[in-house]
Amino acid sequence: MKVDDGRKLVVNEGKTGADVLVETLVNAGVDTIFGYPGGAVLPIYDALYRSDASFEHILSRHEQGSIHAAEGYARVTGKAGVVIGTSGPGATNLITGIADAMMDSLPLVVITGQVASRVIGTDAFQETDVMGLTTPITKYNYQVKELNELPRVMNEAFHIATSGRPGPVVVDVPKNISEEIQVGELETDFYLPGYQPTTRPNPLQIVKLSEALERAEKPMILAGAGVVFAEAAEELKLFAEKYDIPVANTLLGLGSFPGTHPLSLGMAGMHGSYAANMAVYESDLLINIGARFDDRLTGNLEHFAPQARVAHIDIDPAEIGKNVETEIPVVADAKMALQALLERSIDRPNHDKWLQQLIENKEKYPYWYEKPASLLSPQWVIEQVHTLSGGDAIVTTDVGQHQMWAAQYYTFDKPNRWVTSGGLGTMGFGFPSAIGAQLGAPDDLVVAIVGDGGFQMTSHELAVIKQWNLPVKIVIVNNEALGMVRQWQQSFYDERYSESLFSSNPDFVKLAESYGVRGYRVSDEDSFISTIKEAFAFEGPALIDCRVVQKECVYPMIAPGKGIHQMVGVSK
Ligand SMILES: Cc1ncc(C[n+]2csc(CCOP(=O)(O)OP(=O)(O)O)c2C)c(N)n1
Ligand SMILES: [Mg+2]
Repeated sequence: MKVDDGRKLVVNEGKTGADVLVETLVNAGVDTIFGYPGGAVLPIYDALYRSDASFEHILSRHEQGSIHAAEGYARVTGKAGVVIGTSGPGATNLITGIADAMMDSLPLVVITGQVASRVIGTDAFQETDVMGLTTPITKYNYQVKELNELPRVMNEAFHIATSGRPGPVVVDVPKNISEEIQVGELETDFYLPGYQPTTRPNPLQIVKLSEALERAEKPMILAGAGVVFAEAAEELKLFAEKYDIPVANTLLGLGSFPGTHPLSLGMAGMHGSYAANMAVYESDLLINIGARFDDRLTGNLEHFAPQARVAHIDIDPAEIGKNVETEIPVVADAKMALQALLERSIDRPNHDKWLQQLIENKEKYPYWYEKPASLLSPQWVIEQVHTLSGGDAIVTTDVGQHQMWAAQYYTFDKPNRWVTSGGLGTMGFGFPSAIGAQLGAPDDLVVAIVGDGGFQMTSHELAVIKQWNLPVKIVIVNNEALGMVRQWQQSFYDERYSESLFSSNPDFVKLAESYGVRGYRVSDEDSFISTIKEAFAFEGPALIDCRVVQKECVYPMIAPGKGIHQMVGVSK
């Protein structure tokens, strides 16, 4: 079977629809598939078994593991993550990951098996309405109606997932179509007249932005994940340096601008730095590049950037003006917009005073913590992971306090090295996403920084790192609590710790060992350092259970309902 002239798929006699599907994956350049078999995808798994394609199939131990791994893979490679799941419970187990990818704009092609076409709608065994379930949480979804359209649909799926603002695309394939024997030519070409993402900026808008910069005394940039997706980190750096504009990052935008750069203000938002948030509050020109003004970033909108003219560069026009009134919209790919801005010569007024003020804030109000009398400090743990990995690891996280500390204390200097669930805030994401990240970047050190709560949601994927001998290092920030919930109960619910303290955590070391994975437990600084060094030097997977103090809180913080300038816990 081969594609001739890129338009028709020539299928030899005896090939099934499933063979055709596998061939479309080969043609799309797929090297890794994440999945889990079942009745409705048996023909597809049979085709994978018979195929001589060179890609690997990674069998997770729960479909949620497959899809988060695909997300981690997509995040570090920029390529589409490919997932296969069966109908019914297979598909519903994928739902959280699909929603997660939608919120964080990750390109996925998710292939779900479906019951045979003739029984769709009869509550057949393992039937679920995948189209109905996934319509609000996908960039696009398809149910294949006939074999002839399968290659075209798959081509479109890859195109839609990876172009414009990336996102997940579901392709629901009824079993009869995978089983059907096809002879002859199939349509592969596609035409999507209603889908033409704008990538080139409107020159007039670039002029407006330049003019705004010429008048601004307190300009700043807010850089989001869109900069990473557009591979525009270099252009962002050139632009910020050319005009001395300070840069704050969103949670997902960390790494799009070097965290150690003198113009970096660090992260803005609920647990961002005082310097970044005050810059937003006082700025007179806020240039948002590829961020979506999420509510955890803005705090109370009434107090968000009250003095600023807002410019917003985004490839998705639906984001512009959604949460924050925008004076200068630029619908474009971030790289192209920055290139257009770099081509202009802008005569900006002197804003040294502004820069001086921000640098002072940065120096005066850094992130801070106090060491506990016993056990480890969670912030110190992250700082050490940063130091001992040379600041160059790919870091994945789960969701909770450890995630925020990782964002604060692991300073990212490069893009595509930070993998976290931002929009959906999905516990259980951290460890499986590290599996996908490691497969996408086999030569890099991948560290999964996870909470003791979140890790227990997907710890079964230990079987996968053992099976493939993936050298992922799992650092459990173990506070024997659902720490972020505990923190909110401490601060806003009079210390009523309802269901947030664990009294029966497993022995994580034994758990790792039961899968054949090395496990360590550390509770003091010296053994932490020597253990991490040993684990990082070891060529296989390892888990380190770090016993940290329980009653620690993430600071500084913008409390719910408060404005970006009303941070608490800014200093000791
Ligand atoms: C699937 C899911 N369920 C519930 C939550 C709500 N939640 C947010 S943080 C958190 C606590 C996480 O605990 P842990 O993984 O131990 O991390 P820690 O905050 O202690 O660092 C919970 C329950 C969530 N984000 N995701
Ligand atoms: Mg915890």
